[in-house]
Amino acid sequence: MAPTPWWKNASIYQIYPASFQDSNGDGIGDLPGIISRLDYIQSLGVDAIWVCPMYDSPQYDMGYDISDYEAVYAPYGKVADVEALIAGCHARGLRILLDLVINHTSHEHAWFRASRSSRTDPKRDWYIWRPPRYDPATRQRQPPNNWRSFFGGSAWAWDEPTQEYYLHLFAPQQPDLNWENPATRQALYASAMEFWLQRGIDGFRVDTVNMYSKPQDFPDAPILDPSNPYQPAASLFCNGPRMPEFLTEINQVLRKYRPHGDAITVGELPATPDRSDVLRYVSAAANQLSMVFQFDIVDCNMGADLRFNTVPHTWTLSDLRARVAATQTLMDGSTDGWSTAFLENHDQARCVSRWGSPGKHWEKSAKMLAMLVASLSGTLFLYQGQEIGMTNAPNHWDVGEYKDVDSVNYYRYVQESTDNDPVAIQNAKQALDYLARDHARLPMQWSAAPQAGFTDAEAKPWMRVHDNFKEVNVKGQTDQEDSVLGFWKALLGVRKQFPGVFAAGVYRDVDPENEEVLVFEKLGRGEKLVVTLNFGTEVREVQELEGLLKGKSWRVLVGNYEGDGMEALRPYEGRIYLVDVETATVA
Ligand code: TEU
Ligand code: CA
Repeated sequence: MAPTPWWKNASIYQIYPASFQDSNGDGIGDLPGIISRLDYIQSLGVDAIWVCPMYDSPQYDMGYDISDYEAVYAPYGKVADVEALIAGCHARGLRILLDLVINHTSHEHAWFRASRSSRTDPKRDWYIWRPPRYDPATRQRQPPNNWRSFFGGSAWAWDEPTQEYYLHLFAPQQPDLNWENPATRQALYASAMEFWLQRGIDGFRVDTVNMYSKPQDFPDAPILDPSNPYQPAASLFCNGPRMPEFLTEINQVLRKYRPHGDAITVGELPATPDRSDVLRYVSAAANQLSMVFQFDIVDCNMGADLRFNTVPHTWTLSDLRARVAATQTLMDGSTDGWSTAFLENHDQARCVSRWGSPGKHWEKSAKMLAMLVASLSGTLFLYQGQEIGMTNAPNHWDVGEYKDVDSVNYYRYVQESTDNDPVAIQNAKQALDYLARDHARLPMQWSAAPQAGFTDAEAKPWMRVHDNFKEVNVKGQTDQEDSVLGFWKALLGVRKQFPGVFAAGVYRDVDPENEEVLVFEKLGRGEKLVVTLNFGTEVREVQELEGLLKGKSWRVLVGNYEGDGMEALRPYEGRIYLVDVETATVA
């Protein structure tokens, strides 16, 4: 049997540079700040870090709008700082992934400046330009199709000097590259990938990995939202026909530097709910991506075509568990695929505020959710601050504290489209309080010192520090043994100790109808896990427990309460049992 590749049993810590650690008092996190925290990261017991975009950028979308792949955003540092970060990781036995954002560039990238300079520029075809349509009745100029941008409005922007539209699936400052042009692809690989592979990175988290191959007739999307002239179109521009070809090319670039395949790709896979579609990306035989981020779990309780079009806190446990099970089937032993386990990232609200209880039961629910994600198969991703149970920004904060382009555009859209209807505006604020991307972007809470130790006491951080930093911070939790932080370290430890059941076991949902307690098994060879998680404040008996624990012996590996391991689950109590079973349970 081939040895398990390093990344399958790995836990990977995600860093958002702007909000992690400021080293020079300008209120913006930076690379020297990250380097100064590498010992802390190592102490967690993770195997690698993923650093969100640190490239040069005008920051319309926090660095996902790159103006130069080979330069670093000046407030974060220089290329030499990234080199020092790579060396610092490797010296500690940590690997490092960078973010690969190649569906689009910034409108300030030299390629786009050239492309928009004239219709005959050699780089015109590096982006997606189309002539207008005209409304037959009014003769008004209109975008080439009805696609809606992820951040609202048309996905096409009019360029007055050259009298054409260009496509931007995200902000107008993020023009989409034309992947149909081979010269564009070669330039991208050289600049965005090879420049950094030469510096020794261990792989990429690949942004919007399924959007490069667009249908070249750019058809209108079906009208799902008649109140809006622009329609969600992800089903049309995701997972296009040439994706396999493009990903094969990307792999060839990786292999050039890492012939043994130990440099990895983690693709972000939005709008792809079908298992068979996911499998085409992550099947080992297909050789496309090492693994993907599926959206099933984090999309829970979001509006179907608009994230904020939702009623907060109306999810059910049966819905959540179905989403968990859906991602886990990728690793049910019947496929050669691999995936990831995560509850948070820089685009998501905090998990305690979504599925736990940030108030009285904060600590228990943070630990219970940690048990959930740490028990799932796939490569585990942990987002900065999740390990100390950071929560969403307080509801009483003014809407002006929301800085993200997605949040700002949505709020303005509601104001304008409802003529400032107070009820609609209140609902919009509640939706932001619940699901905005900003919640993940609040400064990391290092200590009870002013500004949570993120920046100097007198400095003004780019985002406001959470009110709860004196109760929730790294320093306090390091000193306290039974903290959320200590709990996470223990979990990462047992996950390493029993990789066969934790990272690669076969998931089985025991009671899919149960709306209070999530009970599942993870079957490995000769051993299994039984996981029981109480998602509510009532004391709950787990009827099936005795049957599930049948075997040679069992013990509670991890739990967030004291006890002998058989009692009913108390509020937000969770337990992970390790059961030694007679025979191999995997067929
Ligand atoms: O996200 C792509 C994506 O499809 C979404 O999760 C997106 O954040 C959401 O739909 C907005 O409501 C990636 C990055 O993770 C994100 O931060 C970037 O904004 C986006 O790509 C554009 O590069
Ligand atoms: Ca700084």
